[in-house]
Amino acid sequence: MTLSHVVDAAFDAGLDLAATTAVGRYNQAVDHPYRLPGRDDRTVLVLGNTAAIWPHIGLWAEAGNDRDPVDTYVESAVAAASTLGPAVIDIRYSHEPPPRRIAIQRLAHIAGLAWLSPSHLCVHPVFGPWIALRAAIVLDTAHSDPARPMSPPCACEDHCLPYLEAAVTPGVPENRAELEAGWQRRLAVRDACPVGREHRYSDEQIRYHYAGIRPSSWPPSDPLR
Ligand code: B12
Repeated sequence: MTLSHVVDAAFDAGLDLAATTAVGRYNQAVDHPYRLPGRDDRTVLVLGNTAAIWPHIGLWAEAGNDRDPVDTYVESAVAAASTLGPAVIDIRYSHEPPPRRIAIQRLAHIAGLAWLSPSHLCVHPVFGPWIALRAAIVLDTAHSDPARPMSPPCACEDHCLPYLEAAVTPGVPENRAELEAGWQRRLAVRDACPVGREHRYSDEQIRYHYAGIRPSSWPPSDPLR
């Protein structure tokens, strides 16, 4: 059982982005509350996804996993994949709140998975900003590869930064129209990036992630559960 078994299983489950670094390299870059457990030389595997995860989420939701289907699907797929490799020290999901929260964008940047841009979006050299970062698995195996610093795949000041300003300037939305305009402005930041435009999420996936609008093929969420 090796790291590549974990990566392959995650890939098959739609978590198609993976990279590793040493725990110490990440821990040096973040404040104490965001640090990972494990010795500095242990391996941390960061997993993410492109639009490839969406069909898996659809099947999961349609099978009756109606509450937070993205988060519960990711937890299930990552937990299953993690059993196929070296002993696990910890698994942290990007959706976990403090005190278990990690700065997963910085982790992805340090591991060489994607570049953390000034617009607060990680940009992958192929998929651009059309990626999500889902989990970090700390494994009890040594990491000896050299650091892989990322170089910027785009120039944000010419593209996304003006849109970021437009997205963050308005205050808290006070009605439905402002709410709708708010998510369209946040989407405009991502759409402004010239990298990976052909890998943009489907409209259905975008509506779910930005506005919480569930696809019509999913069963309605049960508010009592
Ligand atoms: C909290 C959070 C938010 C908050 C940010 C509030 C704040 N400034 O703290 C809100 C709700 C605004 C938000 C919005 C969005 N987010 Co967000 N968010 C997170 C989350 C859960 C934690 C961030 C954090 O506290 N990190 C810990 C700190 C110590 O690390 P840090 O490097 O200093 O983190 C900073 C940045 O992450 C930044 N940040 C994160 N999102 C945003 C959004 C805006 C507008 C700004 C100005 C800053 C910002 O704020 C953090 C603290 O300063 C991360 C997942 C994670 N675990 O990191 C996702 C995450 C960063 N978000 C993500 C996304 C996609 C978004 C949205 C596009 C999606 C949406 N549904 O609207 C928007 C807009 C982002 C944009 N740049 O345009 C993705 C980014 C993927 C990528 N390609 O990089 C992540 C990684 C989640 C995921 N599953 O992939 N987010």
